[in-house]
Order: sequence, then structure tokens, then C-alpha cells
Amino acid sequence: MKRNKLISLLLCAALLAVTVISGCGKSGGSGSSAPAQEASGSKEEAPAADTGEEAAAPAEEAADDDVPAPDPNEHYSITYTGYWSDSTYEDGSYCETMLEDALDCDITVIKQEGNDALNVMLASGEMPDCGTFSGKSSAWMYDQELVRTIPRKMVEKYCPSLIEVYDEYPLLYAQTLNPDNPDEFNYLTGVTFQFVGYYLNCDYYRYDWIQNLGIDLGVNVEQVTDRLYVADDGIELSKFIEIMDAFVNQDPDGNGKADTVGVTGQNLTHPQYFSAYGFHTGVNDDGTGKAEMYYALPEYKEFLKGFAELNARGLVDQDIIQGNRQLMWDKVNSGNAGYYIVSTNALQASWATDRPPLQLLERIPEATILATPGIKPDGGTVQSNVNPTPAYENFFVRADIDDQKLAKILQMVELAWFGGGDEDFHASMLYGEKDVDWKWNEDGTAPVKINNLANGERGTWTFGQLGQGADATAWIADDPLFNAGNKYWTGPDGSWMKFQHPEYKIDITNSTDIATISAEVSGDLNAYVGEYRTQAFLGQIDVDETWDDYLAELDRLGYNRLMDEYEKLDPLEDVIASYAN
Ligand SMILES: [Ca+2]
Repeated sequence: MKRNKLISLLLCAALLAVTVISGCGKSGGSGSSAPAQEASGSKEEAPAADTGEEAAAPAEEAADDDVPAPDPNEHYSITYTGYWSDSTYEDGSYCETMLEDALDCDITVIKQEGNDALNVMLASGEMPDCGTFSGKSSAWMYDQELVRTIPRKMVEKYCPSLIEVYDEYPLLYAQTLNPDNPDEFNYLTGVTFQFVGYYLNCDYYRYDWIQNLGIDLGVNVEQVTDRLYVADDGIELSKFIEIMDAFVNQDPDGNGKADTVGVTGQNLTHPQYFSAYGFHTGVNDDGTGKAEMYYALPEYKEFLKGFAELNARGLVDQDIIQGNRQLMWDKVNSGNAGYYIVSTNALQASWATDRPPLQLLERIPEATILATPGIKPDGGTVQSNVNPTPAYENFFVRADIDDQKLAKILQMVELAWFGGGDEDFHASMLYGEKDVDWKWNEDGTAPVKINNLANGERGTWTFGQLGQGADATAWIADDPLFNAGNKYWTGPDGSWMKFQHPEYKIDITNSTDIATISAEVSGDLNAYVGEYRTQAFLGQIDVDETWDDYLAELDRLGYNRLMDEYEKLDPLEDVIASYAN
């Protein structure tokens, strides 16, 4: 049993892919420049509020144990802020009222618009009773003496659905428990499985072009719908270059004009490009057990030289260095480009119709697409990153809240995030009023929208954003086209999961000075790394001749000081294993 759990944890860790930094509020504290990731569907999406089912109204628990309970004679007023709590939030929303009725309390959403307003709010002593605060770290919140710890026993009693997830991913305990007192949480993380098993790096190729050109890809390709094909493995680098060359030079669209481009992407730091040269984003094991940022690896040097050469051959779209996502989308959608990097969840029509590949399919009727897990070195394997846990944002409780009120707040958390185990209630927190804004599909497995509510409308997502457990994540991902490839990309059993790994090292328990040093040096390091990369790509410098100087400059900017701190950490997979019982 223990062993099974360990194995499943490692498996899960293996799924963690590339989105650690954009995905959760807590960054790894690394100095790496996280490649910009597409916004997750869940973040952008939100249906409406639900019916006023009384589903889960928790009776006041009798205090038959030593766990503090809400005062039964008190009608509590709770102030809260979090996602979708901006000025458009409508006081007394459907979801707010549902929670108030179920909990017999008053809830007030404190409006906040942007980081500046948030900082002013916190600095002026107007922190709400509880909520999330745009990824503010635990260390900072405690340093400001804004928040209190949360007894583990109380969370176990009042938030059983959350504890279930924590038990499944014990690393969450490592992240959130007070290092000096494991009976107390410093804060609670919400959950989303988006970045654990639903949001994988993925490349799309114009498959109709590849077929026109008669290119043998060297991988197994399955047609999963009339216009979607999926490869079981990554494309080898030499084959990728052959495809890009053909896209540029062999008129793949057959219109007799040299009017198509090769490599496109939002920037030059996509994980797929790195994978092609045998490394991944963030912190890598250099092969000897030493932690190195990707940008100091010899493999990265080869990537720079390789892409400079591709560029010199005219196989990379010049606009790639502009960092303009819309511009690159347009090239794909208009049939100018036949290769693009996205993520598997960009197949979900609920939120991604404005971008490739869905917009391409809509605009160009003859287009078919091939999804692949990435590019690999010749004879090598694809390397991709996923989050090590479903942790999502940090939920804090204000310092002066007493245990009795805390009990009421924790009851609210259980209901708002998980519906207290009642799926109707849970779905209503995300989609709105049952049978008005949404209804269950025929199988009863996922909500179907009746009304397309904006995020926050009727209070949807305002309270439920952090409760994207496995069920809710699957609801959000439910899409015919996306589902067609489930056996490849939906964890933990998807066959592409074997390419997904966590970063080599992350200071997940905040036990080192990495965050502090990183804050100090990362700005300069990232600027320099970016500048060097652009110069190399454009052929303005000779990488072989300047590489040693580049490393010396990294050192001068604090790189080695930062990485020395990483030596204090165990590899993340070992940390995960140590929490696996
Ligand atoms: Ca052409």
C-alpha cells in the first residue's frame, strides 16, 4: 500500500510538466525565465452560479472533541477576497447567497483591482478576514504580521475534501505546514489538476502539408477525429528541420508561391525547442547531480548555435523575437505558418476558439492538424515539465481571527472549493444556477452550460476558483476534440505522461535563501541571458568564441551564488518520496 502510494506519487511527479511557474502562485524561486505559457482555460473561463440547493448546509458541529467550533449563538460576518473580486463583482451574487444560506452567515466580497490596489489594501490594515492575494508568499505575509496559522486538526475536521488531496499529494503538506510546528498550516493551497495532467506542452503541425509533401515522420500517427491526428512520440530534431525546410522551400500549400514560413512560436524559450537539444526549462541536473539553470548548460549552447543556423537558413520566422502572440497566431490561422507551439488544452472550444489550432480549423476547411508531444534529439527522448502537485494559489486567514471564526471560515472553504462533497453545489460555484445556467450532461459526468456567464458573473469562480479537484478539472477539460486524444495526454494514464517531469530542484518548503537571492539577481541575469540569446540567434555573435565570457558574466551577475544555494536542496523527486507516507 505504502509502496503503491509512493509509486503513484512518483508517477504524478513525472507528470508535472512545464508550467510550474505560470501555473501556481508559488514560483520555484528559480532564476529561470519562465517561458510565457498560455493562460489556462480554467483561469479564463467561468460559468455561472448555481441553484440554491441546500445541498450541504453543515449543521454546527457539536464540540465533542477538542477541535474549536463556531459559536452556535453567533451570526458570523466574513470578509473575503480572491479571484474575480474586482469592481464588476455584484454584491449578494448567486454564489455568495448560496454559501451564506448554507453556512448561516454573512459574506462580503472585498473588491480589489490589480496589484497596486491590493498592496494598498494590505498596507493600510484593511486585509479581509481571509482570501487569496495574487500569489503573495507565506514568508511575506508573516513578515508583515498579517496572517495567522491554521491548526491542522481544524482543517482535517472542516475541510475533508482538501485533506483528501493533501493525503494524495503529501508534498502539499511540505509546502504549507509550519516548518517549526507541523500541527499548524501557515496557509492553505487551493488545487487545480490543470497543470498536473491536463495542460501538456504540445506542438501542432499542418498535417495536410506534411501529407502533400510526402514526409515520413518516423513516429506512429493516429487519426483520432476527421481533422486531428496524434503522434505517439516526439519528432526527431533532424526530421523537424527537414519539415521546416520543406515548409519554407517546397510550397507545402501548393499555390505555386514561396509564401509560407518555418518555425513559429511566441519566443525562443519554448520548452519544445529545448527538448530538441536534450534539456528542459528551469533547473536541470547537469548529469553529475549538480543543479544548473537551463541557460548555463552546454546543451543550451548547442541550442543557440542550432537555432542561429536555422535562422541563417531562413527556416525560422523572423518575427519570433518580437514576443507578439497575436501576430504569430495570425500567421498560423491564415495559413502562412504550418508549425506552432501550444498546449493540449488549446483544443478546448470552451475558451480557445480565438487561437490556433481551433481558429485555423475554422478558417481553412482543408487544414488538418498533427499534435505531437514535442521535439527530441536524434535517438533521444522528449523532455517536458509539469507541476509536482496540484497546488494552486495561497489562501490566508488574517492574524486576529479567533479559532471559532476560523472554524466557520474553514467550513466556507470546504463548501466553496468542493461543495462539501455535493457535486451540484460544487458545479454551481463554477457554473452558476443549476438548470438555469447549466445542467448535467446526459451521463451526469459534466456540467453543460446553458448560459455563458463571464468569470465572476453571479459569483461564479469568485469562491470556487481554488477548488479544481480532479472532478472539476475534468469538467473544464470536457470537450469532444480534446477527449479524442485522452489516451495520449490526460494523466495519469496518458502515454505522453512519460515525457513529463518536475524540475530537478525546487525549494518547495522555502528552506533556503533561494527566493531571496533570486529576487536579487534574477532581473539582471534574465536580461543578460535574453540579450545574449537574441544576439546569438541573429548571428551577431559567435557562440563558440563568446561562451566562456558569457558564463563569466553570469557568475559576475550572481549566478553561481544562486546555484550554490541549490546545492542545499535534495532533488525534488527525493523530497516527494520522503513525504510519500
Ligand atoms: Ca506556397
